[in-house]
Amino acid sequence: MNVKIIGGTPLPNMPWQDKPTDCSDVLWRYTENPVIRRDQIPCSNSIFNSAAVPFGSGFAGVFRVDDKARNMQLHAGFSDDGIHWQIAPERIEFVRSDSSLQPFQYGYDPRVCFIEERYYVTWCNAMDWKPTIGMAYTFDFKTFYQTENAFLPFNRNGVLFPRKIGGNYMMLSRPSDSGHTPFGDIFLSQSPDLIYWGKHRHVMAPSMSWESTKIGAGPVPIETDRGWLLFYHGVLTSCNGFVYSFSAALLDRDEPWKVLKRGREYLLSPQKLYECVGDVPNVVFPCAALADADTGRIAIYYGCADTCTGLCFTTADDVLAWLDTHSQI
Ligand code: BMA
Repeated sequence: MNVKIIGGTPLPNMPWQDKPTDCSDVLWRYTENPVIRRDQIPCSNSIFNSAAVPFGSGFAGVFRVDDKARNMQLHAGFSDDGIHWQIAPERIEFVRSDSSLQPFQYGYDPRVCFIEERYYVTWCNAMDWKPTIGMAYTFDFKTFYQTENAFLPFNRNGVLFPRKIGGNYMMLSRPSDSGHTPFGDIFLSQSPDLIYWGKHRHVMAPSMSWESTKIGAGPVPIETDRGWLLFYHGVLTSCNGFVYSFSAALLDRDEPWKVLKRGREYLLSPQKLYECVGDVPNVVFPCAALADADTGRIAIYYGCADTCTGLCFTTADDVLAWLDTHSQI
């Protein structure tokens, strides 16, 4: 392994399959995809765009479950191997210590970030039915304490960094509108306390054709000795609607609004049947990544066609080597 993963832990039991010998891509899919079915729990219409993290001797997660009334809900879940999940049949009931906090109206696209002994959840939360970035923390994935929304509407894809950088916590986000948002850049905001956010910086705008409509941060960035490895989704508008793919970028370790490398092509685009057919066709949408500090193996959880959840694999060495030869900033 050339690239070193910083601050991570060894994850010998994380999901993994070796790259197929006939695969020339940087990312390869789990052969048993999807790992989470749309009807895995009684109330679910679909389970996708979800977050998993190492927890205890296994894994825990926060799952986007659209129920059969088509409400967008968040459910907690646990797994021994990161592949077979026990997802709670009931949605998360957030504890609100301050009754003036906005009540939960809906939740989607969660990310989970471990910072200083707590698992922070960020998700797209409604304030008076207007989307912005909701926040909560948990110690055990049983009780979740909701805190202040990070930003005013309209915003989506809030993704925390796992530690303070230059004295502040940092979050990527994508200011948006109230609908299906035909635009969107990734910005970075800073906070001394995970409550008040400011010192906003622009990170990147859509650039290449595959991401020409909008982009948004995906999983929590992975710290490496070369910078923060960020997987991010990009959207192309075709004559048949949006197509969601994803790629990778490398952000400066100390000033992560600075983009060091950025893939000029997608790494994964909707090509398998379960990515092309579903409630929203042609969507691959990554929300979480596991990284093994010992081997550099990376497993990415991604939503497929807004319906089910898939896994794909790569290594830190493979992605960085690809960025070295396929970058266009
Ligand atoms: C975005 C979000 C995602 C979804 C994507 C494609 O705006 O709502 O949850 O996967 O659209 O429908």
